[in-house]
Amino acid sequence: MRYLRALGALLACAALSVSCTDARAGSGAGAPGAPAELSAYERIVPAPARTAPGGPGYRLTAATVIRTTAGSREARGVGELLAAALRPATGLPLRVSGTDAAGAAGGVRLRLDPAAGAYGEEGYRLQADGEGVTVSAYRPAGLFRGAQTLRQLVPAEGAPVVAGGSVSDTPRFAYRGAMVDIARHFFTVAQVKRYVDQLALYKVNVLHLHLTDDQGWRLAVDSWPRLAEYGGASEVGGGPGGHWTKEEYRDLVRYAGERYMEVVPEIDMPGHTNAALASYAELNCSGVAPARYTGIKVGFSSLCVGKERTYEFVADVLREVAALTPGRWLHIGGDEAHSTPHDQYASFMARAQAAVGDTGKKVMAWHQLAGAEPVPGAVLQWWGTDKTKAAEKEQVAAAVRKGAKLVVSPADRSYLDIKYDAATKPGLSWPGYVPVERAYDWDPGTHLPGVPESAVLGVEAPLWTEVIATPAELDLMAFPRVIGVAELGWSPAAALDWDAYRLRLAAQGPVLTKLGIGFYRSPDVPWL
Ligand code: NGO
Repeated sequence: MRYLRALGALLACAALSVSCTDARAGSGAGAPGAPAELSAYERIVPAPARTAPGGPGYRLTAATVIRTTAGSREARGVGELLAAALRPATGLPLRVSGTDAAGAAGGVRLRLDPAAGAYGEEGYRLQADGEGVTVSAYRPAGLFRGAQTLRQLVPAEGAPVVAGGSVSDTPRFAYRGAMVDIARHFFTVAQVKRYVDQLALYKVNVLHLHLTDDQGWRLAVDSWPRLAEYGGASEVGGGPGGHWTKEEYRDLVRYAGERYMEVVPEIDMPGHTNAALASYAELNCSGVAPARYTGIKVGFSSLCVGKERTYEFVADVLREVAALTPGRWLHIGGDEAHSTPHDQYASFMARAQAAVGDTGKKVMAWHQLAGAEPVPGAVLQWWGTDKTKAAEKEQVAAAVRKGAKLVVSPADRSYLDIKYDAATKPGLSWPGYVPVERAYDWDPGTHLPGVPESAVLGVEAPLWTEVIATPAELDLMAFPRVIGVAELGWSPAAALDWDAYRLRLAAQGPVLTKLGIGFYRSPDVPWL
């Protein structure tokens, strides 16, 4: 399989007029066999659609100015972030000036080009020679993605020379997400911002926040204040928990937005709701509030489907969350509603989806929604495994035939909370182990039978936190696997090849170390 793919990659590269070094690496005679032999362009992760190395490089100096398209606040913002990212590594001042004009050359230029429509929302072109480096894009998001490529072309060690050559790049999938569960264990906005920064380097563009679950409610809701005040003051293991104020949430959304990352907030229902049920007795069919929960079982809680008050709650919460969120989707969970009889589940999900519609947002939910009636335009998030029953897969394929779109996050591939192997300290292992190779060596476009690539919006790597409690554990479980998932989302299918990828990933070792990320040094990767 792997060899077939490598052959496919070679043929695809031969068909391009430019070199396609990433797909070739490690797959034939004369190909680099060690990460140190990779050229700067071969090291870029995710692998760009096309690279053409060659010619003299550009050395950043104390006089280098980053010039951004005159009159564009967005381009300037990208320039400021690029400078901030490069200053510590290079020790250079890297002044930013919003004075770039078409035709000018030299230094670093971040250029919005109204004629570059072919690059779409996120694509870009980068060109480096002895005079300077120019990144051009049709949209600011593309400029930001191109700036990440430029960051990767500046060596982690030694002289700050951007090797000569060019990159021309667009993503394979529009949705390249990472999720953090701040409900099982509470994480602060500052901690999640750090993750956002790490993810941005690898062109991740969606931050999915799992904000509520049995063990905690993490976002302030004005109309139901006890959710956060009482329901937020607990977490797995009996710690104090916590919640974000609306201002903190807005601040994170803004921060992610400056990195062209869309926030998808998730309010999980009708199951996974013990924190809400504990906060308000009226949400329970019995009228009695249960105790707060600090264990790690799933599937025992349910909102009271027969009570009108439940739908007032749902509408109030979704309205307030939507008002704080500029992104397109509200994720309403819908997973593991084992304590909600099926007919009740279906009627609840119908009303919850309608409530999302009332806010003007689109529905996103875990793939169990396929067993009810997804509204037109709904996005389902697949979290099954290779062992999931064929009937469940077929249910999802059927929903896709009716128009649903899919984000794929197979638990036995892309779940970052799953142990790498038996020796991994934190982590769960219910879908088996997920070594670095397994997290990378699959194709989101063909993963689910009966679901064509055209129905796949993209890919996501969720990080659940029942047993992940600290930023150090988060680093260890997410890195390096999340980088592989980011590449699956961005790079052309022809470039995906584990033998080549493990060398490129190995070359990221010093980069991760420089960024202070305590990643897992998988023995499958020949780390530099
Ligand atoms: C499942 C479950 C979560 C767990 C996670 C642990 C989904 C969608 N629901 O994934 O509640 O935290 O597994 O791996």
